[in-house]
Amino acid sequence: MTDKPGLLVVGPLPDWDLDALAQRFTIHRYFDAPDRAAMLAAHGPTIRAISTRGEIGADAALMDVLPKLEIISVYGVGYDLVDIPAARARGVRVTNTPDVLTEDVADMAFGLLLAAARRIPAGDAWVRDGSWAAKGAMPLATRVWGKRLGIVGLGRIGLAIARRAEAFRMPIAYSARARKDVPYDWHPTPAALAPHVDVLVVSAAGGATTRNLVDRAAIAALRPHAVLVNVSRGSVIEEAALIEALRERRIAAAGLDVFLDEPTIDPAFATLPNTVLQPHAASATLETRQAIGRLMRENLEAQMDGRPLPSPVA
Ligand code: 8YV
Repeated sequence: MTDKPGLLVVGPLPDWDLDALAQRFTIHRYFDAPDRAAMLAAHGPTIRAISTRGEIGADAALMDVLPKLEIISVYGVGYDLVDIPAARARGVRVTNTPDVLTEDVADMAFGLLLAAARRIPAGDAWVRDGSWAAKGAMPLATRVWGKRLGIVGLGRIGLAIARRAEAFRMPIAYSARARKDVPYDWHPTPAALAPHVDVLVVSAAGGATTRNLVDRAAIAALRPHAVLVNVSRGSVIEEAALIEALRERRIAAAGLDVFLDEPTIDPAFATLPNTVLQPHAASATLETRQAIGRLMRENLEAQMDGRPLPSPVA
């Protein structure tokens, strides 16, 4: 069939998604194209859809060279790197994949919290390298259950983190611009929340409005025993201030899944023994990535069929 609509695959996708998409679309693999400009020059006029990833997005310049573009379908919940005003101005729909990844991201937040506070990776190394036999017990770690939890960004993922925290019998507080209908303590900003918590978990959406939301003042307001976890976007935290605080032990530890520059993160992180690091993997389970891919494809197919989009954001 030669009349399949063109799809520009901007971010790499698993084969099961590419194979399924190939049934409906002519696929243009932008993510590993040797000459992207040539690909756009040759196929731009036939491309009606983009598939991209949360951490890659799509900018106005790309939209400009795709005159038939109708939809940008994001493989992920975060769409902070899609230029939404540019899409709206061009009548291009934008979709994401909410809900299907919520519980996995909350699991990773708790995994990082436990790993950082209980020093699980350090304990694993202690066993493997013979330190246990040679030196005896490891230095003591920090308790998690019962500690006061602050959540920056009480959306779907923040609420899933709160549900887990309830099982850990943690008093919960959150920061948000406005109070929400939840039985948790509210503070208007992360800086106001920080002095009241032992653990700060960041689960706010990325983008211009949350850039450096957890700023130097918020980090300075954390107590020295505090543990910080970030499963949202690196941009939400003032990263240089976080690195300084970790290095100077003004906070105890951090568990981080996301960074300002991914994947070439600030090398300082790898030198800090009080961090547990992950390669932006909070949604990276087989089950969830299959669900993300399915929803991303359903959005693309709905647009091509003229049906309502399952999960539009613009
Ligand atoms: C990524 C994420 O989408 O959903 C998001 O916003 O950050 C992740 O789940 C995932 O890495 C796929 O790109």
